[in-house]
Amino acid sequence: MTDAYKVGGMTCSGCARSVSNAIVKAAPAAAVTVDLSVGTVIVAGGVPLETVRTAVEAAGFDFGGAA
Ligand SMILES: [Cu+2]
Repeated sequence: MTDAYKVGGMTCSGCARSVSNAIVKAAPAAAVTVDLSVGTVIVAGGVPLETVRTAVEAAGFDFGGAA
C-alpha cells in the first residue's frame, strides 16, 4: 500500500533525506521515496496521513496533502 503526498520546500537531496528520515522515524515500517522534480513523497507501508503530516511539518517542510 502506497500513498503519495505533495511536500513543498524540498530543493535538494539533503531535503529529500530530511523528509524521508523524519517519516521513517515516525513510522519505522515505512518505505519512503522522494521525487524532487515534482515535490512528491511516496510512502509505502500504510502510514496514516496525519503521521506523515506531523513528521513533514516537524522537519520544516510544507505538507500539501495527497498528491
Ligand atoms: Cu535541501
